[in-house]
Amino acid sequence: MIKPGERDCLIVVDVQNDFCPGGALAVADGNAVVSVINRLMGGFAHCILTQDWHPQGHQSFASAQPGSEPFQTIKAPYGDQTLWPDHCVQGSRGAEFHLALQTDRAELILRKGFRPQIDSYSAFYENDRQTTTGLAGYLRERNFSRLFFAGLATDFCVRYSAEDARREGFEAVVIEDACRAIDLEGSLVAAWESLDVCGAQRILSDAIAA
Ligand code: VGL
Ligand code: ZN
Repeated sequence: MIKPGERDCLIVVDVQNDFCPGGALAVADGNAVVSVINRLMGGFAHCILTQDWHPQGHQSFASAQPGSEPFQTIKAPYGDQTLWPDHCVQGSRGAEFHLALQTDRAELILRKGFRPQIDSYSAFYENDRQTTTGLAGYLRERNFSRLFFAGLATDFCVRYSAEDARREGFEAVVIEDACRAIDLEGSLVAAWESLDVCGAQRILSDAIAA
């Protein structure tokens, strides 16, 4: 049983309407994470939320790339970039947190993906893998050492956030049943393999004391 302490922080990734059923980039069963996460929050002294937050016409939107379709991969100046349906547009209903998600105890809400020409899956580094969001510095100043990840989607924003947490020297723990995946062309299997290689742990939510 894990009893989260003062140096542990729960990072809730992108639990927003557009990633839930009925949303623009719906993750199957995405809303199922909400009750698990609300319960988890009770066990953590510290919690932060991330929010995917794109300007209209964002470079990662297929609608912004003439002749392309959602879920296609293009070459961005910084490398391969998957194109998505328009989602999580700043100020839209789709960008809001799921209505049932408890947000009151979040100590920070980190927005990402707001630069028009760079996507950001990770809460630490944008997709060019160089532009930082400032989160590592914040977490270090708060003296956190172990980060627990939950939210959407397992194989994109949760994966890259947990991997970058390792890269920044934090312990990283992914709470599997508090996440759901997009699973695009084997991306979920690839995500768990890669998380394992970088030393992220994988647990179920019942391993955390309430
Ligand atoms: C995400 C694709 C595009 C995510 C965000 O939260 O996993 N995926 N933007
Ligand atoms: Zn996005």
